[in-house]
Amino acid sequence: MHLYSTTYRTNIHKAAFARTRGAFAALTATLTLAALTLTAGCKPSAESDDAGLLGALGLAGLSSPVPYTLTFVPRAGSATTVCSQNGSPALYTIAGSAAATLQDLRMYVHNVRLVKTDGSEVPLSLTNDGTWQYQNVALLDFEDATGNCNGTSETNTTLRGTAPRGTYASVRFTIGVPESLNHSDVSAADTPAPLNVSGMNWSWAVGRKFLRFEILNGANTAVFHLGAQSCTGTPPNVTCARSGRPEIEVPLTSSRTVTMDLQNLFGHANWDISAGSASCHANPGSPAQCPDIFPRLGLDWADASADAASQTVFGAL
Ligand SMILES: [Ca+2]
Repeated sequence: MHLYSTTYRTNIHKAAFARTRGAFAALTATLTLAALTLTAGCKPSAESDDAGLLGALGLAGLSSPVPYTLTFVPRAGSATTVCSQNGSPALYTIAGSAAATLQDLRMYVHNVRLVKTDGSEVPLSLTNDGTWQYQNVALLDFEDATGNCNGTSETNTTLRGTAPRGTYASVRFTIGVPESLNHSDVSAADTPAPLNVSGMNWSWAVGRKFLRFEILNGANTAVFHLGAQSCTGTPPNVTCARSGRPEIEVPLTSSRTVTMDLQNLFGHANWDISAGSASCHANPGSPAQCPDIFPRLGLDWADASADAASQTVFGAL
């Protein structure tokens, strides 16, 4: 009885061990599959491709878009540029030029894309907020109407939206407003923010100023207003031969911060305003200092087309 009992128990133990080993093997396979999936999910190229597998494993949430914020910082040298600074650090470092202060700095951006390490893109979908972002167009506003700035007290230095979970090598965006939204009436009651900001209205060219950057030195100003030119049609149905929309790409770091080097933007002898004002309104009929500043944003002055590789103003922090 004792022997039978021992053998019986041994058989029971063997059977239990076999079941446990089978269950363990199944569990191991499941965990291995999950681990492989999660490992693949960490690779930039796999985020959006694994939705089905993640869903089968009950991990569909990992493939859903997540909040994503990108910060912009205008700088002179290594210091952040603000309206209240009084010439130091200099907004530009042209030999012999006197100190200058910020008067205005605002810019529209759209078509924001995050770039994976394999070069493919996913959109950073901007959240409509009724103030700064509308249909994936955003107004960045770095001036707060203090010091020598003469715009509005409100500021906006970030892009806020959602993007697929993933690791991204760089960010691409287009400066300006898309043609389809650019030529509506800025002052119309039904024109949504931020397309209704009067300070960005380009009345004589029928559209928006894509970038408005102004600095002051005593009574002299350096004024750069960028926008589309050589336009035909009747608003809002207007097309422009000179796009004037820079294509920018900068590396992405963990800070998710894009810098603007304002010293570089105006860093040309023809923009020395110590003896008189200088300007560029992107007007091919009256170029003034435009040929000096367009290439710094990656724009070809000859036709106002974009070449992201050549811009030298934007970078990463
Ligand atoms: Ca403002």
